Amino acid sequence: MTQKTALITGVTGQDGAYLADLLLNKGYAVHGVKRRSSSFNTGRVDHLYQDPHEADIRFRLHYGDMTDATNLIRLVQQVQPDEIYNLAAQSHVQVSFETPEYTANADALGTLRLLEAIRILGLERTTRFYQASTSELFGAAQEVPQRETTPFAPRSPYGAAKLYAYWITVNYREAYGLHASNGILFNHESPIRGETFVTRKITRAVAAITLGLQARLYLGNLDARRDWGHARDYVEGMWRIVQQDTPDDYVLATGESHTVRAFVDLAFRHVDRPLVWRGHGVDEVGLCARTGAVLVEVDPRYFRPTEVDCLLGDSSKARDRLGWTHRTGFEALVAEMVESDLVAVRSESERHDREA
Ligand code: NDP
Ligand code: GDR
Repeated sequence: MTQKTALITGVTGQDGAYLADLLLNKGYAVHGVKRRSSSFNTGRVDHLYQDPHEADIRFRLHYGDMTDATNLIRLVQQVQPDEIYNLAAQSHVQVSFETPEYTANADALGTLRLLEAIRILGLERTTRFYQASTSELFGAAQEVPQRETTPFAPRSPYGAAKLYAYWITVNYREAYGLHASNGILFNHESPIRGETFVTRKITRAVAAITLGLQARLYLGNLDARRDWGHARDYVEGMWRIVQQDTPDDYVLATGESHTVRAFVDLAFRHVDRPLVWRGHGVDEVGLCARTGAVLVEVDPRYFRPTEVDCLLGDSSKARDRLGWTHRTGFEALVAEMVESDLVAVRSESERHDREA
């Protein structure tokens, strides 16, 4: 069998790293797009790095940016990929309220630029395309659980930009016959999740508080409900979507929804630390000092102008057609993230002490 070649945008992100690993294990040649940065930004894929002087290099990184059409066209021309996974995005919902235009440029127009690159280069019949769509498309949708047929109602500049990307992917499939598919993925996390997303913020706080490096935890909306799975399972789903004879759109989710509060509870239970939730009228600070409990406080700075209250996915289509289902449940996910951060935060702190 001839070796397949994949191009991954956003390879330095959480999903990019898991997907690159998966495809390399399947024998692919993998090309990733990384952004120029003044500091190192390849930490998640450094373990995949191969000396370019060696023979049989299967993992290569290229500079690029979703806002730079000529760069994307040149990369697609050079790599001639069998499969493109478009994972690059300004992916933080709250940040999208601060940078709405940039988010639209990278997430919406960036997707269009890649699709156009395929068309301009005449690769419509040879290059398959995967778009990283999101449960944020459902936003304020009334239907629970959300599935492929649930009407979209995004609640953020990020959601609105991803809505364009979703539909332009569908349009290029219908108009030009591209093998282009959307994975509508619900939240998925891991030990390498970005540190400003709520799950990783919590698990890092558990580690820092356990090691005596942090005193309390400030969060925003504790009542938001999310359907949280493991990124490792979800990149397997992406790959399966692209392998189908017919391109289509699929929801990937666990079918379980939990509040942010429940995530906090479970994470601290893992290290046997009791919690006190600020705002119940007692002397919470004194109570924590006396009992060793951890204070969790709501900081309205983390509230969003418009919030997505409840996400719960129904991935029966993916189960029936792709044979995909999640493997890692909520408790195992939280445990893995807490354990990993206990190790990571301890080693960061030791390094800091050595360098001080
Ligand atoms: P991350 O934020 O971890 O990674 C995003 C990646 O995109 C990073 O490699 C980042 O580079 C890159 N990137 C950002 N802007 C640009 C740009 N202008 N040009 C080129 N690259 C850029 O996201 P995830 O890995 O969690 O998510 C992957 C994709 O899936 C995203 O599109 C996200 O919106 C979507 N998604 C994620 C879900 C989740 O729960 N994780 C759920 C549903 C969809 P750098 O490292 O330099 O910042
Ligand atoms: P989300 O993830 O917005 O669902 O987008 P995030 O972890 O940022 O927020 C989840 C929920 O937690 C609430 N929350 C907080 N969020 C953050 N970041 N920080 C806090 O302190 C905090 N306190 C409470 C939020 O209000 C929200 O309700 C993620 C991203 O990966 C997107 O790219 C992806 O498309 C969707 O998941 C599916």
